[in-house]
Amino acid sequence: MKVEALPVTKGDYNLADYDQAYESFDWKEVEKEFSWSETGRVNLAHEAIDRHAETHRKNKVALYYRDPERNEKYTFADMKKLSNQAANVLKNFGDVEKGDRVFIFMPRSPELYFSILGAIKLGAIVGPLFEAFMEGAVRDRLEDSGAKVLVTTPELLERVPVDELPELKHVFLIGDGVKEDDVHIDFMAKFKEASKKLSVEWVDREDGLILHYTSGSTGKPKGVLHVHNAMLQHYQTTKWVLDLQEEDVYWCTADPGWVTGTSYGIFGPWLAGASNVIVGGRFKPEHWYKTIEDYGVTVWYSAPTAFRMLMGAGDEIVKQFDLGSLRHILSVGEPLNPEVVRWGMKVFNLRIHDTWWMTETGGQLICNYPSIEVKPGSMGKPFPGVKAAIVDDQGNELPPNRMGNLAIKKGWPSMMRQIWNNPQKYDSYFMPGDWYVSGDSAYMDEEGYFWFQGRVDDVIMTSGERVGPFEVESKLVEHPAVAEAGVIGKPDPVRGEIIKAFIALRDGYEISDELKEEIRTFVKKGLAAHAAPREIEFRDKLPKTRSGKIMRRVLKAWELDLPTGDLSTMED
Ligand code: 6R9
Repeated sequence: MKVEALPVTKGDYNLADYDQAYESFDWKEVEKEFSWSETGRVNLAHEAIDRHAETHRKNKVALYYRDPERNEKYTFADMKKLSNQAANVLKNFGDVEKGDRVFIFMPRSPELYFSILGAIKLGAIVGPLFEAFMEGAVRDRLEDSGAKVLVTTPELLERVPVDELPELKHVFLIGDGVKEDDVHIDFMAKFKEASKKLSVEWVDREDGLILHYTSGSTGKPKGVLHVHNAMLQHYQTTKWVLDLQEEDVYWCTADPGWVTGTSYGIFGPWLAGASNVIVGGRFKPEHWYKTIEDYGVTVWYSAPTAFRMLMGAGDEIVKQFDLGSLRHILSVGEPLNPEVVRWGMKVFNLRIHDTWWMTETGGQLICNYPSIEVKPGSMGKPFPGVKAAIVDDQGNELPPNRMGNLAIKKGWPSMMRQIWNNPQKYDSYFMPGDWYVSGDSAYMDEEGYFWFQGRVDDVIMTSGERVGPFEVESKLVEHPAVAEAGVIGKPDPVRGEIIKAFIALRDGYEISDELKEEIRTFVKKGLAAHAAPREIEFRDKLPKTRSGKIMRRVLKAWELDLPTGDLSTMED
């Protein structure tokens, strides 16, 4: 795909010279930022909150929170006390100790964040769950992790099969009308009385911090364990990729049930001492733009699916808001279509910076930095201190422009340390040569930019040609009638596979054979004849995860009448 690179806009960026940093960077330098380099022990929550409460940032706003009912702000000094209180509640009434799994299952609220930080201060391992999970999904995760404590709300309690979870000892409820017994505890009643003082549990850098469950294509979801050491990555990427500076107001739209909502919704921004905006409630374009206007958001981290929805809502409503505060926009979770980048230039006059990483990698690995050229459609270049390559199935590095496995050399600080209860699964991520294999296929161009092609199992082989579904999907969404597209390979006796596209149309477009033909021709002309979908099926909606990923395996299962596998992370 030929693209025009977008030049750098002038600015005082934290990372001024990428090439030089890539040459000389050493993670050891980052360790010096934290108090643990002297003591040997550490606690991420202390570094993220308490440390700032002792400095000039004491009265700086750490958290701006709002949802349809609440509108609040808390300084770093407030956050220190409130997370101490939460820790004391968990310790005194839930017997929480170092290493215990504490799960949090509730909609976004300030208390959710106090609880996560409080649990971490005790050295517990936090397991955040999407509030939309139903009983089966909740049970799988609490069971597998052996969770001892759960923090939830009275409304969500009916989805927690407490009697079937022998290891679950205490359930804290945040909300009205809590009936207490041996297991159930009224969190807020205890919280109000709790001491604001706490001695933080100092832990080893390799001790557990957070357990994020992610779904594979088969089997039960797997628990990805991260450790306190990950903060090196959270901190440095926040500096250089998010480019957070002292005056910034930062907004990450992700829920903490997704790794983006913890690594960059909690850890990164607060480790860097930034003002962090957190918004609850449902997505609505007007509310989103209003959030940027009201808080004067300067740095904004979101996902392609959200940008596509904003794009679909039209450019007129953008003009009703003053978005002049924005200076840096980033994206993660799915390939960022060049069309969306062009839309961003048009309506915000800013580049949207794609970042690539995974739950398993704990932090950003391949990114577009404010001080490098952006090639729309590319994920960017490896973070300093990170070695990325395209390798074949034996672990041999491939030359530029060859599609293969996107792999990372082991040794970056935020790499997962375990798949909970499943060492075989953990081992299956690695290849000879110390490569962590992502499961994504990609290629690297001559200038070292990486281009995403699809999940390895999504790559299509049609008449002997390898086609990455993302390229086809990106072309499809350039067509004015197409809101979203998901592309799969459908087995074909002659061609091996043919390309089949599932398409959701934009408002105002009608399904017709002419439109199908027009879309097909559009891809043929714009991309390549062999990449044009031979079959097109229109759907009102495409199956997506809560983090916005189009679930191609579900499309494939529909098509082939196969079981769809684990659907717990699919949006409603
Ligand atoms: C952070 C996160 C990981 C998978 C990953 C890849 C896809 C993420 C992407 C991207 C293309 C990007 N993905 N970022 N694909 N371009 N910039 O998303 O974690 O939910 O575990 O998903 O998401 O396929 O392997 P997670």
